Amino acid sequence: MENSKKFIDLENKYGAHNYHPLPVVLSKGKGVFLWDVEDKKYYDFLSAYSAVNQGHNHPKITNALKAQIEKLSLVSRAFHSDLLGKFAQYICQYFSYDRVLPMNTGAEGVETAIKLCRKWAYRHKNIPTNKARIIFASGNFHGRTLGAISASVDPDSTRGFGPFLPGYTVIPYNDIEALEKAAQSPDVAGFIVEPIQGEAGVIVPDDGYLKRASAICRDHNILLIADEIQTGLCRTGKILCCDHENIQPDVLILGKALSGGVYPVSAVLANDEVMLSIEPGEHGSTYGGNPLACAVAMAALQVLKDESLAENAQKMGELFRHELTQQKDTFPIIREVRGKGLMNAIEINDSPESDTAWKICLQLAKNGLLAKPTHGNIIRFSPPLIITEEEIKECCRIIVNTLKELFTEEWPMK
Ligand code: IF1
Repeated sequence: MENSKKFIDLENKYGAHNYHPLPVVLSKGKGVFLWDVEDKKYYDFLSAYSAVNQGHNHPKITNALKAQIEKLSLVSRAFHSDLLGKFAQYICQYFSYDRVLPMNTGAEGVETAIKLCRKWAYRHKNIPTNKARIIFASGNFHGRTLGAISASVDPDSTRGFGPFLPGYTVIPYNDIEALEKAAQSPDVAGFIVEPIQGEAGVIVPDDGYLKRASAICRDHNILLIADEIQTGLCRTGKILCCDHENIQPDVLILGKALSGGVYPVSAVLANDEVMLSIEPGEHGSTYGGNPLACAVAMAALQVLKDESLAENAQKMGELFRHELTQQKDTFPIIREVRGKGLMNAIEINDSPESDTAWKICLQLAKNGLLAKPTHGNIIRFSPPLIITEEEIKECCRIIVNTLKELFTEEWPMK
């Protein structure tokens, strides 16, 4: 721990205090494993918030990065490059859209989608200028930009950052009547939604919610915009979480595992009517669509298919939830085990204000498994999608043994 403390102290002394990390200092990663500076090995059950679905340092992705960096990394969009068109064709055919607008972070992808939605609304839905409204779902997390947090109802995301962007309507998540009601307004341009709410605590909506939302959007000429930055790219057991309900959103936002964790890459996909609403010079970014990002993203997407990571996520997720749900009778601390594919969470039977989940995560780290709570009493469990059945079973044993260590038969924690 002495070695870790040195690193933590330096970070605290010179870094902004905008996070509260677990006291673990990592220095190496491979596949589903991470090692700290004391060379302690961990299973990674956060996957950098689903950015390393392919596993840490996947050779096909890192080799694509190394090969491209030797040639060309960045030219800006002031000129063409030999990879952007190839990447655009590849990703559009991969997800069946006409066009892609490449950016870097997920939040930039969300901002891009909001701007596209408004542009489309003024041009194709004849909404009066500056009157377009976008519907969001309460409990959402779409990033840390002002455009994203203007939709947030989480005080930690919004307190002290106002004023916020106008033209937003927030409705309850998983409430189709609320969407139907909000969609009546003629000024509504779009509905942005996470197919499963990640930060809110892996909130899985009712079966059919997305399909009914898609129908309402179609009936009211509203763009359905899916934020699949966290749920996408095989995390929930399908290439896209929307695939579980066989719906194709009008606008698809991807990020995180689009680069397998080696480089920030995000992308917004849409068909011509929406995408061509933005004309030259109206949107972009210095690094958006750079050759290095294109090379890495194509490799990262190919790995998902080559290694059947959606199928593995489906199977391993079912096994994980089965193993842990069985423990509910033994451990009243487990309120609920939920998720889809390998996007799972355990809701702890204690108040969100308690530090029980935090203490469980500290003990899990001692036992070689890294996970982190969200919203106080919910622990997310999202390993890389390459995890094997044997590894999942070992991790379930680590979780169960950790609960045994912390909780006597009586309640509460000893
Ligand atoms: C942090 C949360 C997860 C996202 C969805 C957009 C973005 C994210 C559905 C923005 C990013 C990250 C951000 C990171 C922690 C993590 C996170 F806890 F913040 F909310 F995963 F749940 N849409 N989520 O999940 O993408 O700009 O970060 O690339 O800010 O601490 P980004």
